[in-house]
Amino acid sequence: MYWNQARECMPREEMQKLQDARLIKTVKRVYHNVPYYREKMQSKGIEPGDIKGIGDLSKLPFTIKQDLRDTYPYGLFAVPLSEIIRIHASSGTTGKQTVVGYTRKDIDTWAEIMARTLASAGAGKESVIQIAYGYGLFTGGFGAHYGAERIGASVIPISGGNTKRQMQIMKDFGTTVLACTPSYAMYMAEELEEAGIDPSSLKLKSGIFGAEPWSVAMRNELEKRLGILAIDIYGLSEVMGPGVASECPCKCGLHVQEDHFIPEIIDPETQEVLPHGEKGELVFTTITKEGLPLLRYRTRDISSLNYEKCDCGRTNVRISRISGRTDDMLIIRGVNVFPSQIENVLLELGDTAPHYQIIVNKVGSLDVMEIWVEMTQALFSDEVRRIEDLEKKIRKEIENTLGLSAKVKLVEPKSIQRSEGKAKRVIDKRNLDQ
Ligand code: DLL
Repeated sequence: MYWNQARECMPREEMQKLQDARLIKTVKRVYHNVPYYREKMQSKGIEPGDIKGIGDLSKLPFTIKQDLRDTYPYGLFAVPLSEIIRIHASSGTTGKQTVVGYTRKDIDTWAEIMARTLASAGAGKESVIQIAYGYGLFTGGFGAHYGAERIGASVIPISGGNTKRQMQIMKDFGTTVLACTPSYAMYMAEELEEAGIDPSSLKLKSGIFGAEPWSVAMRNELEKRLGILAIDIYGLSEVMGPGVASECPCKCGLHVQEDHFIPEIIDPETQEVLPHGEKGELVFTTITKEGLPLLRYRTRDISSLNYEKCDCGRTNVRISRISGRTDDMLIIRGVNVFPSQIENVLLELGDTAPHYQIIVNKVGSLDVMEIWVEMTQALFSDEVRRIEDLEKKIRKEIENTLGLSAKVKLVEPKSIQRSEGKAKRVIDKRNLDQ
């Protein structure tokens, strides 16, 4: 289902023209309104007149999270504060918070792209959407909320947490769409099972899951357990929030809302733009934002671009499922490892519960990775030998897949902390003692 067919299925040439015009306007806007960008452009020896279209994108400077921190809180805003009607911020666990501001038009754009996202996941006027992303400075709750209102659905703004109440409401209010992080959805699936509520007795049809990396195996598990279609949605607060890109029911990449954001893939080391199809760091230039327009924002997320037409009829470029972040990548004894690879191995084997944690430590000068996985209740009550055999089996599979040995420890059911928002899968103790 399209929300805005003209934009979602626009012929490439037309899309490019639209992007050219919008990019030119954005570059002028930041040059004239944001001293920080003016200086960056001047130091590269470029003026707005040098940018004639998206072919000139690579002439523009990159923006990184540190730039937002250096200009904290409002230094990159391109409008006076009186024009800003909403402020969100990142949780800021490391360093200063990142503050983002929206004009009325930006909020309108955000509702539009989230409406497209929800419609492509099959939601509409008849849907009852339970929004269990956090409401607050995090963009998840409000982003999904405005999109859901735009499509005319019945919105339940429950926010994250209070899982028992979530289930009660899901059942009593007839929720058809659940919006939350995949790790929270898994927690809810588990709690439903425990409460003896059969998901097929609910009205739930689809889940709009994102805000954290999750594997295909995790999607399969969620779809099976909840009996739903699970759709991957992507976004980041700096660029807008949820809705920057999202899957259609083909589940073969996430369509970027290209009339608002231009994606590029670069080599994170050399910063060179990579050819279509190659994996690298995802970069976005916003081309309609008024409050906080960003030139070539480096997301640190790893993906690739696919410009082929999708079976759903949308022509918008697709990004591949985010496999991790450059700063989430663990380097263990020289081998690059993403938590999502480990998740895939564990869930594909399927002999354990889908809850795990990765602990990395240093013993002497050697990196040691330990993977804790929860046993299912049945396994927990089984013989010790069977548990040891399974530990061996997982260890072998991890070694085959990653080319890296890891300690595997099967732990008691429910002993790994559940997440109501973004899950913390990795505890890296290597830097703590330095
Ligand atoms: O997480 C916005 C969002 C809310 C997206 C709800 C989807 C649903 P931030 O808190 O700024 O914004 O975090 C952005 O989260 O750079 C990715 O690393 C990660 N991320 C977001 N969506 C996905 C996804 C929101 N679908 C950061 N798959 C991004 C993998 C994701 N990672």
